[in-house]
Amino acid sequence: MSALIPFLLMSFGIASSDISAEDECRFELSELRARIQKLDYKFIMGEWQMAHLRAHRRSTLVPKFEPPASKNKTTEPVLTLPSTGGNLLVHDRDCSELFDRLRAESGFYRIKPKQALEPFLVYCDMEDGGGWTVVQKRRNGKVDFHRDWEDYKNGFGHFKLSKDEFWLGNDHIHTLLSQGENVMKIDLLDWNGEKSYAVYDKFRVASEKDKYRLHFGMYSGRAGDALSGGSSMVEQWSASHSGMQFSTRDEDNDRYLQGSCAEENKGGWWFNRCHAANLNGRFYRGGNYTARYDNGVVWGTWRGLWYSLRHTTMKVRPMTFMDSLGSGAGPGD
Ligand SMILES: [Ca+2]
Repeated sequence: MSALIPFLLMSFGIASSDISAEDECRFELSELRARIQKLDYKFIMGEWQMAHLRAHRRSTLVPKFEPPASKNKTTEPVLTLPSTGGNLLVHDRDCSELFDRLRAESGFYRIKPKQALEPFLVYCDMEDGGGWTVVQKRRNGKVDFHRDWEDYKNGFGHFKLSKDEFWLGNDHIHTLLSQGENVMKIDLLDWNGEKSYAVYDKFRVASEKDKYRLHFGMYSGRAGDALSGGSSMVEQWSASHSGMQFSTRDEDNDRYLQGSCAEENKGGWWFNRCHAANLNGRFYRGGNYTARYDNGVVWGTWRGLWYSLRHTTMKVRPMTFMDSLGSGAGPGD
């Protein structure tokens, strides 16, 4: 404001302070209008994002079941994978990507690893640091794990509730683990409510061409390194699962020449001559069991071969995944 203007205003009895207050007020109003416009825009964008996330969540949460076909030997419902049907929605390649993107809660989601032809349903464990794709679960003995090659290849069990038991399927496990280096964490619970766990880095499963041969790196944890067979050379010669092909009751790929480990131990697994761990064995209630063979749900280095565990979970996550709590793999469930 020039020096002349206050003089003229005073002549007409108008204080310059009134004018500057009005200017300030006008300026403030225009600022507020601009902020309202910005907030309006943010509000609309936020609503749009919410709608998009809701639509995506619905599309990834649709377990679908059909009764077993008559030729199927088992009585459990068989999981059928929903077809993509031209669905253009992007699927995460595993639960760690879903966790990174949406901080989604634990539950069933459809994922699509890079090599997979179709998306498939998995249980994502978003606790314990988050981002775990679960490949095996035992909880109550409701699902029979003594099955044929085809069932283990494609997966079986119930995929609906968090306590449901299943095997994700060797083809799915192979594609999931072929995307990079992965950690396998095995959570165990005994019948006294005590927990333990084992972690293996660089966990890999070959394709069906090599009978889903197992490879893994360093062990860490509290339950003992049962996958390596035990501490002595003799134990390892007999029971190390490292480098073993997968066997089922109708496909004997073990090193036990006198018989079939899968038949004796009542489940499909990477048997040697035969095992120090078999989480797919027969579900016995109460822990200690007696049988002709050590065929329970077994982690030999923790509770021994004649103790059948109450809960088991096998879950995988990329080695590059940054634990959201920064605590690394702990006891979990
Ligand atoms: Ca054999």
